Amino acid sequence: MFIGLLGKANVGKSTFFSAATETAVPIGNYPFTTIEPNVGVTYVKTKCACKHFGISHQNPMCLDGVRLVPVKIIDVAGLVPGAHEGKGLGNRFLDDARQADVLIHVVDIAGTTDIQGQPVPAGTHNPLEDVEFVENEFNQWFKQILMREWQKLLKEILQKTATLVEGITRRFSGLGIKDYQVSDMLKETGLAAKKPTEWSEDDILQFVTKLRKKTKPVLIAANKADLCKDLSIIEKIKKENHVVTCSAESELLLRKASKANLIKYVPGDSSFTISNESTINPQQKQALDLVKSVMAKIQTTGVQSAINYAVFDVLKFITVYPVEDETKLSNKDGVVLPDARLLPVGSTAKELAGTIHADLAKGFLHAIDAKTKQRISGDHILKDGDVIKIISSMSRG
Ligand SMILES: Nc1nc2c(ncn2[C@@H]2O[C@H](COP(=O)(O)OP(=O)(O)OP(=O)(O)O)[C@@H](O)[C@H]2O)c(=O)[nH]1
Ligand SMILES: [Mg+2]
Repeated sequence: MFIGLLGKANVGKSTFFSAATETAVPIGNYPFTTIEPNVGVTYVKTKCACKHFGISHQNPMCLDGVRLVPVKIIDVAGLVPGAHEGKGLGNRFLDDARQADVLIHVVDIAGTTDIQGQPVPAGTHNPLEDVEFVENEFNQWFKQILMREWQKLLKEILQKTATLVEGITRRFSGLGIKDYQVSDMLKETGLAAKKPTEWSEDDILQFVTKLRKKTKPVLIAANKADLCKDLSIIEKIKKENHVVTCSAESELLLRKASKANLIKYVPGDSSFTISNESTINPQQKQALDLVKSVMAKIQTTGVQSAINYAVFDVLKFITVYPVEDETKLSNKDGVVLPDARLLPVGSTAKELAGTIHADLAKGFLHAIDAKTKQRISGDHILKDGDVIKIISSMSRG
């Protein structure tokens, strides 16, 4: 499970990353602050299975029944129009995000940066242009991957050393794209029936655009909402995209203040409380008051919602809890609900075993659903919140 941050230069990707991972990275109000990618860990928030059983347990990942599940996140350099032709830093760095399962496209919704990412007065740039060009650059990146090997691919098909599906899948294997996805898309676009030698450049673009949308879904984080004078623009973007309203800078401030014990704040909440009024200086009070007014405008800062939305709504992942003792809901050491795993919807009990250890899946005999105490088979489809014990003839490791 891997989230990639994508977007124009200077829109707040690194601010979002820094807030989400609570790590300090360079942030600056000019384009191309980030060149080398930042990789870190953030958390999705979900209801812990302990709630179902009505138990309480000591686990730093469970806060009063709210479970935190780690997710890898990567922040890369920004894009400008023509990146695929080498403008700005080019689009090679998209390679850094190639393994992402889902992308959060950070947009400067307040229009405080021009198309090149240079600061401009709020509201003077139309963010819809950014949504469009970034999507186009993303598609062009896919197109180039296929185009640069197209003649070679045609030769392989001619010499029967590869089928069209095999040839395309190989070019996209670095992006984690599977042969069934390529095959489905060839059928969906009708291109399965057209000889590859007769594909036009437009056919290739149409094919990769659809393949990209399917395999690298995008959620838009409408960032800098605190500076946005007219949030109705978000409704326009919502017509064709998943969108979460966001103020990464507010979230960053809240996380820092919370770490310094100045406030009590749970990421994703719509409010915070000041721990001790007498310990904060007037400057800190002013900054916190500003964040309070932002929250009154957009409810939550949107950073946690965007991460949750990307994983649970866009990707439709579920959370499953593997245990070694289904009566105590624990591992061998007695730790209750020690592990939570994010799996694609439709995952089976055997696939869960495979995520723990290949040997557990190899020797898979059956599993036990700790909620119903029933025995389930390897092809049993898991549900969100399931607590599962795997019985295998081979132990892990
Ligand atoms: N008001 C406001 N400013 C923000 C917000 N998020 C980021 N910024 C500011 O926007 C500027 C750019 O932030 P970065 O996080 O460096 O942007 P980036 O997209 O990583 O930029 P590059 O790495 O250069 O592509 C900084 O001055 C941030 O403080 C926000 O939600 N609200
Ligand atoms: Mg950056």
